[in-house]
Amino acid sequence: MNTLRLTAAQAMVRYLSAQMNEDGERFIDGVWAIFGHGNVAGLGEALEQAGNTMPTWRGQNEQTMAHTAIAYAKAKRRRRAMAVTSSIGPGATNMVTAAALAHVNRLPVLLIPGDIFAGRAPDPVLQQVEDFDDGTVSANDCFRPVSRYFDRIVRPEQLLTALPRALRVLTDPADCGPVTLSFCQDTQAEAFDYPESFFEPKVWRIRRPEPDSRDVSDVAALIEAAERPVLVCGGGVVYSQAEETLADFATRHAIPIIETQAGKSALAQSHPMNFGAAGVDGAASANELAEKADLVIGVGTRFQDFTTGSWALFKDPSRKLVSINVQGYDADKHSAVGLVGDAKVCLERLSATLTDHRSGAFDPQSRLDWLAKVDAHCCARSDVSEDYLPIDAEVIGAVQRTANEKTIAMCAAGTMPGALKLLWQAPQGGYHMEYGYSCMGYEIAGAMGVKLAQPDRDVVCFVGDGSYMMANSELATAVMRQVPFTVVLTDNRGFGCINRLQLGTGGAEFNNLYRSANIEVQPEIDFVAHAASMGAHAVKAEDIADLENQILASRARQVPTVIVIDTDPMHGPGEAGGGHWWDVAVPEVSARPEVKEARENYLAALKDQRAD
Ligand SMILES: Cc1ncc(C[n+]2csc(CCOP(=O)(O)OP(=O)(O)O)c2C)c(N)n1
Ligand SMILES: [Mg+2]
Repeated sequence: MNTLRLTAAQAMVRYLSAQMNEDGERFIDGVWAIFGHGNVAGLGEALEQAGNTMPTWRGQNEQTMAHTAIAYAKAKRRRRAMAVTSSIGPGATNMVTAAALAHVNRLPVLLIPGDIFAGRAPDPVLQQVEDFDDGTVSANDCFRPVSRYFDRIVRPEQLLTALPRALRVLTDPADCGPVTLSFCQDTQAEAFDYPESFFEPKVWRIRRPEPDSRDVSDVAALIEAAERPVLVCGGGVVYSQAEETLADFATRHAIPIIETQAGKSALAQSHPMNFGAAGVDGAASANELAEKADLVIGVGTRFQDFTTGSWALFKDPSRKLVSINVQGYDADKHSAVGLVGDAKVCLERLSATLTDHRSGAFDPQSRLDWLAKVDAHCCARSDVSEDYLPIDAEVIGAVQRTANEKTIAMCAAGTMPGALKLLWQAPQGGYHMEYGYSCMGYEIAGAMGVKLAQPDRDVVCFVGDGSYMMANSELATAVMRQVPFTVVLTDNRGFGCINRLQLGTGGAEFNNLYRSANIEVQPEIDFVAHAASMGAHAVKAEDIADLENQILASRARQVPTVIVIDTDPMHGPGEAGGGHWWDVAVPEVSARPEVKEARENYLAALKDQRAD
């Protein structure tokens, strides 16, 4: 057997360089890295030597570098991913939130935190968390519950099994998620005679599992028997590249489609079978269908509470649930009749069984009525006073008017995810929402990831002042790497959506907007100066018309543009209509009469919630 004598770190980089996707590209595009003593000598040396065979990029924060990597994988529809390496201790635990984000959203990312010495001689090393009664614990054990595959590399030869397992998880449609290879510092530097064959190029095909034909028959029978079926389009449709298949299925069998956050834009909003997003922040046209449906057919959806109205939305007493999902865990949720398999294949098999069956009990006009309402609601308000502040819907309207087939609206947390789900009329593939973890601070780093994945499209990143304050520093990285995108920063001086939720649950305004926070001076944060200091093109939009012009102007730049606009914190997207109840537990006892009233409303609403 021919062998190569390499350090474990060199072997890891060499192996990763040879793992390909079906398009003939490296599956791992490159490695985001912040070095410390836990990875600089071992992995750092290996990456430097690898050069362009495995590019290394320097970011500003381990969490946000990972956000960029995850957004990239999402925008690549899981066909390509990135790795992120950190030192031990704080660099590593900075990535735990990002790991959870990828875990919830079922997105591939390879995390390589350095770990303490396998040999333990220098214990406790700088930044080592010491467990008094468990010698195997390190800070990196925090990754276990938020990794789809976690491994600790304490001997160089372990890579021979660990790396193929890692690639399998990253490329498996059902198990896909974050992989953490916790890499002990001394092991990274240790040499081993690796078989040369280990480094031969390998293509990782994204498999399309076939459903069980008996399940296909059962689901087809349910569809044939249903009078008011509805299809719920989830993110799995996008990852299966089943967009056209779903559109054809819906048209052929006359079953309307409603969307989830992750499934939105699988079909353009203009598609006649797309009735809009369903749920808490759902369109009236979608929620009407959902409430009356006697058969709900999920396609690639986790049925998150925002989609199901905390399971009070799909409330027809005769309602049955079908879940088409590549992951059995999702397919069998909530007593659904599960169809386990690839979304595209499942829809094709179902369609072949249904032949020319058509359901057809829906009103095609309802989506047009809803879209007209959206247009009206997103108009810039006229006849307003001097001190008028635009609402978020007007901001969305401005972006909408500048949008074309190339536009991707992206966001993660705050008011905008709900508002965009409700109001954004996406072209196909024109919506990137991280709403599995809804992580503040994903937005700017994520925008860079989306643009790196889809350089031909125009990325508009919606970010609230709160999310911007939480994580913005990858803006500097985007400037350095010349990755342009447009940031629309809505400054409503605090956590607007949570403030409204607080009021809505009977609470007093408290600790969300700066005006009701326990501070001595009201802040006057100059976001324009802040973004400009990192090299972004930054401007303040004076009004909605100015915002529109600034968005158009931003397209010509090679660096990100940050457009700041002052907005009113008190208006939520629900004012457009649509929407549904959401389960947020209200205190059972309180001195506040408002809470008591909210509690009564809460108990009344709970009656619609289904536990089955
Ligand atoms: C990391 C993280 N912390 C806390 C939350 C809870 N949370 C959701 S939205 C929000 C406020 C967002 O404020 P901002 O970005 O200004 O958006 P706005 O609602 O004001 O438009 C908070 C605190 C979260 N989603 N993520
Ligand atoms: Mg805000």
